[in-house]
Amino acid sequence: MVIKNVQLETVCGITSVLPVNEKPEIAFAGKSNVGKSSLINALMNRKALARTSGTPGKTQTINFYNINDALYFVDLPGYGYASVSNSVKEKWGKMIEKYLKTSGQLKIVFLLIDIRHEPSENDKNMYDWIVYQGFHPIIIATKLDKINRSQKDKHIKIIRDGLQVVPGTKIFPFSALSKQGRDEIWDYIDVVCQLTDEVKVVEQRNSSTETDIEIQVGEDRSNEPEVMIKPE
Ligand SMILES: Nc1nc2c(ncn2[C@@H]2O[C@H](COP(=O)(O)OP(=O)(O)O)[C@@H](O)[C@H]2O)c(=O)[nH]1
Ligand SMILES: [Mg+2]
Repeated sequence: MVIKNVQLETVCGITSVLPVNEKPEIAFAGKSNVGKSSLINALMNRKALARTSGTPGKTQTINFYNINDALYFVDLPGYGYASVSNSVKEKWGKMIEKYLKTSGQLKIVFLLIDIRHEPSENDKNMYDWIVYQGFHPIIIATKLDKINRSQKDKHIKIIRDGLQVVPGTKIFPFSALSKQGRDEIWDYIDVVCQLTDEVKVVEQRNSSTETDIEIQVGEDRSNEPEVMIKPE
């Protein structure tokens, strides 16, 4: 993808109305400080459009970045802030849930995990919860430059086993320093956005066709779990 034009188009707070976009959306979730802003900047070829910091920020928002008027990156609030009250966490859980349920354009949910560490309880809860919402999260293992190259496969396996990912789930190792993994992630985004267009055409012809590529949200939500994100 040649990045011609990117802009932060919409910033949503807890009470905001979520935008109804007509282009594909790619969402990014992960613990605060995992490297989400750095990844988004690297994918957009921008140094600092998405804010990066060594200390987790206080402002929690859902940010929609318009890429070339062709798709959106959706930066979801990071979890794992020990200092945030439970009621705030609950509100944010509801906000993310509302987004996952109502976006008609969400094609990929990337969940970011620091390649150095075994997934935390919060990471596992987030993974399971995204699956419950009807998505198969794709994992991006961040900060690849911080481990020895020979340790990469071992760490990827620890993440795969720790999250008990859906079999066949892709895990992309990535470094914001070396940009390793960037092209692979873009290739995946390109392929999925095109595939989904084809799937949509098939669905219009035969509305009962089920597909395992996308995001079928069930109707019965009576047993729905609450988002449980605990302080770390
Ligand atoms: N070495 C290294 N540091 C990274 C990488 N990605 C992010 N960081 C650092 O980790 C910290 C948090 O990154 P940030 O992108 O703000 O994380 P966010 O809170 O998930 O958005 C910052 O100090 C970044 O410079 C990476 O791939 N390699
Ligand atoms: Mg950030």
